[in-house]
Amino acid sequence: MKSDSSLPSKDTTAWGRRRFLNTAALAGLTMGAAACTEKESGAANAPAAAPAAAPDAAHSGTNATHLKPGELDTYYGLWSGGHTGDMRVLGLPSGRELMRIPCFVPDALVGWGITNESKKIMGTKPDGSLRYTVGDSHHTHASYKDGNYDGRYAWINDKINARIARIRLDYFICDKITQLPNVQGFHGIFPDKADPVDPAINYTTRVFCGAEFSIPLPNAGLDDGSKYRSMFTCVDAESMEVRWQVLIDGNCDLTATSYDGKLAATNQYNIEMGVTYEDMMSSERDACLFFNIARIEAAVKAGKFKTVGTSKVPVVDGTHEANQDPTTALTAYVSVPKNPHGVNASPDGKYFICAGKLSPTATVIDLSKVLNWFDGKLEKLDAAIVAEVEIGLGPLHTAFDGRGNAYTTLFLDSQVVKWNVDAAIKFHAGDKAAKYVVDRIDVQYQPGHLNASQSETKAADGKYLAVGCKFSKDRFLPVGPLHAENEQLIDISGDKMVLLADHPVRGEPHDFIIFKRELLQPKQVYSLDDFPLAIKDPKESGVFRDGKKVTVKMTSQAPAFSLREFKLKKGDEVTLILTNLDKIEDLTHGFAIPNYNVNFIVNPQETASVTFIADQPGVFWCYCTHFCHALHLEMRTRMIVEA
Ligand code: K7E
Ligand code: CUA
Ligand code: CA
Repeated sequence: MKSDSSLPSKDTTAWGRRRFLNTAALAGLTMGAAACTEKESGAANAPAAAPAAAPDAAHSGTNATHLKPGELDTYYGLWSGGHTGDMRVLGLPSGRELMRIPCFVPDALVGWGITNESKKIMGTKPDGSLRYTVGDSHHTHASYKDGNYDGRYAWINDKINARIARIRLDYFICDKITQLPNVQGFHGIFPDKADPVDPAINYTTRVFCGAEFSIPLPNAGLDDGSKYRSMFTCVDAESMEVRWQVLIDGNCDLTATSYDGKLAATNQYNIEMGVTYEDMMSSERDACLFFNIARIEAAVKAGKFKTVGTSKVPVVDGTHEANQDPTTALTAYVSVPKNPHGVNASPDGKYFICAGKLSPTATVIDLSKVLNWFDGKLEKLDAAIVAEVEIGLGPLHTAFDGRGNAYTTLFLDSQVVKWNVDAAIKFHAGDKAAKYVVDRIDVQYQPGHLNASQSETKAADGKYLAVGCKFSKDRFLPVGPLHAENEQLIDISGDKMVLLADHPVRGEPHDFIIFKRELLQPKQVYSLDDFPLAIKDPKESGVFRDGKKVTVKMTSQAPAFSLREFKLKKGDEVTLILTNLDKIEDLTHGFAIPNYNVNFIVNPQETASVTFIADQPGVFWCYCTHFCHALHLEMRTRMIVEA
């Protein structure tokens, strides 16, 4: 247990700053529907709300964050890196950052974007240079089996270039990247949890991707925004090929999938299909758009699709007009209040919850009723809404504790609100005595995503809640104009939420998942057979010439490279292949060539290669950059380029 000193101080300047942010954010948004003044905010605005938690609220949780030296964390956390384009691996509850997995942008530690192997995954132009060197990852989710993570894969999006990357969770590396055709602003991402038709497939085989921006299809630089369209995309979890797309009205934001595999959904904040934010805010209600996966795949199979531009991907019609008859509809547009943001699946499998963003509400949609509508058994689709309750200002994302409670970030109120889903449904049905708001806690400051341990699985355990605060302000030592983000950890094991810790993180994570460490079985040494170019014996080392094309084969075993020197001629096109024959865990070597822009690592039993033109004559001491041995500094080889 932490002492009271870990709680937010009563310092009035901190409270004053929080108020200022509230007011400024409200003014900036010129909020229509949620035109609440600050006085109306928070508890006063939500009926049956509990008063805001005082900073010195009694502790009722039991979880601690402090680990003794050498003690291991009990949870893994996978964090999106934002516009650093990587995935972060954290240990929890300590909050220690363990790894950054490069995906969309080059990485200097491992040589991602330098080696031929990583460039092939990232994608290159005809001249061999990287297609993209920027990325923007927001959402990461992992593969499921039986409603829980199975430790195979995680996926992460790149919003800038509409790319989806897959992470192998045995080696913690990115092994495939796919660019989605004919979409921009690929934002929400979620794997399915089962097959909609075959009950034997109780694991992830598809990943759904929502495109936030609408564009001309095909993209011919058309000015008339009313003709722009957005699509919802399905990617095959194994092959990473795009399986199909759905043409929709409106746009996509976040994405959720049902536990039975039958439904996926995306929140829509731009049903207006506006091109300015004023246009995008003009309607009082937007939508949560549901996809009937089995019907979409049947339509694709029956050939009821078209293609767009040069893409061969089947595109089915999910627009309003084409889906008026529920019994054949591929899509269903459930209305939700103005400009929603997150949509999250409750761990009991029953509900999707839409966070209101510009509306101070959460909307609870009953999935069985959506399925009834598709079966022609529910007359009005919006009757699937079983609760729409006020929870506070600026709701963005929702997490769950497995005990029937939801936790929603309130960006404008700078709080997390804990509310009970069943009580909210009762309140919505007319029981005004139902107290659905259970607790509120101030966070520092303006939270975006949050997630609880195991939250988006059937095994939600209600222990820890992490909150990604978008502003850290005064919480850490100042380091110039750019502030760290503040990832806060909250104990949710008791009735009241208890703030446990602040963690500075480099900008700028969005979404993340937290799960038990037993669900992963990472490997710490590669297998030589995983690499077609592996040099299995130091005796195979040497310089192999084919005209101007030269292959240099080398191995590393601490503290030496198998070649003590190698000779090249100026103008040679050189491919250097390095296999690390050391088998010991943690024995990684590096390989750097001065003035040649080459530096990469090889982990135990790993093979990597680089290709470059030997355009500078001279002697170049190639050296090991990764500390490996008492003779690490002596671990070198001479590259001699003859003029
Ligand atoms: Cu809310 Cu891109 Cu998930 Cu960020 S999105 S916070
Ligand atoms: Cu090998 Cu340092
Ligand atoms: Ca809107």
